[in-house]
Amino acid sequence: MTTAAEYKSRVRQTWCSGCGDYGVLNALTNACAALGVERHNLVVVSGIGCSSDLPHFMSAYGIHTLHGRALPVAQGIKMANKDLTVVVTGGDGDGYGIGAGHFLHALRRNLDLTYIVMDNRIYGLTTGQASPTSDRGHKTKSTPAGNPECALNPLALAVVGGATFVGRGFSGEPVHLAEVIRRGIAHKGFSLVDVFSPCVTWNKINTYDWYRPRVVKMESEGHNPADRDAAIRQALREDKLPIGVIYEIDEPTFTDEEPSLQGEPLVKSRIGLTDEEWNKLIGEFG
Ligand SMILES: Cc1ncc(C[n+]2csc(CCOP(=O)(O)OP(=O)(O)O)c2C)c(N)n1
Ligand code: SF4
Ligand SMILES: [Mg+2]
Repeated sequence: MTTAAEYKSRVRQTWCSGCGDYGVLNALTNACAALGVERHNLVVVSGIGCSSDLPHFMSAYGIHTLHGRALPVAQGIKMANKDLTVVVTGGDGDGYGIGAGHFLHALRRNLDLTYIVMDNRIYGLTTGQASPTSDRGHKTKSTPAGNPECALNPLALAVVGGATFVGRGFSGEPVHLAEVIRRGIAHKGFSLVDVFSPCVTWNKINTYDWYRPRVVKMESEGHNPADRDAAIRQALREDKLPIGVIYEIDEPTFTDEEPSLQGEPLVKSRIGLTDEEWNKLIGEFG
């Protein structure tokens, strides 16, 4: 059995002291340990941003891709080898800004991936510009007079966009967050786990203390995640910020439906070649 600590690499973690992303790394490793995911079957894929450094800190396969492009790479990995557990990690700018087009189509494609977005409502790595989840009026480096745009609502977008699992956690609630991530990974299909993960350096508004009185756990509200209308109502709430599993339904995944993905994983398929032809082909990549 692999312990949570063993899912961490020896690479020095470079996030600022107090960054919410530490809580996400801890929660993810705890969730992997609870599920018994084998490290040689785990791939963590990210884009670019402070949050996207996460795969370096995991002892598993990992790819640090381009800004906004983690989902296409992760989808390719899953299609090539459907036996792998694929976790995608990144930030609000990465996933809901430059990567928003990929996000929308990943929702409706329903490949079995878990997408963890460390949402700090700011561009952290590039030192504090407004992101798609920054509130209207938020003064940042790029919006000194206050953000003129309204914030994108990732949960509502995910539910109406076709996600089969939509959850949210908070780095300040690590045990609860690990359980939401565990359920997201266990879910068969596309899972969004949006995480309130404060940037302690560049976002002085949406701090741990700002979130604490605002978050409300879905378990304490008697929320039924199978009820789509109730999920949309929760996602659109303005009085509180829901955390927990907002929505979960059972639908066939892309892998279940796509004829070319039936049978053994594509990486193990010999596509009709003889042993000799196969070895020659593989040798070209040696
Ligand atoms: C194509 C491209 N455009 C812009 C950038 C610059 N850039 C790097 S990270 C980033 C935003 C990071 O914000 P977010 O995704 O929210 O991650 P965080 O650092 O907040 O965790 C930007 C704009 C880039 N690397 N590549
Ligand atoms: S700049 Fe913000 S998001 Fe980046 S490591 Fe520091 S606290 Fe975390
Ligand atoms: Mg961010």
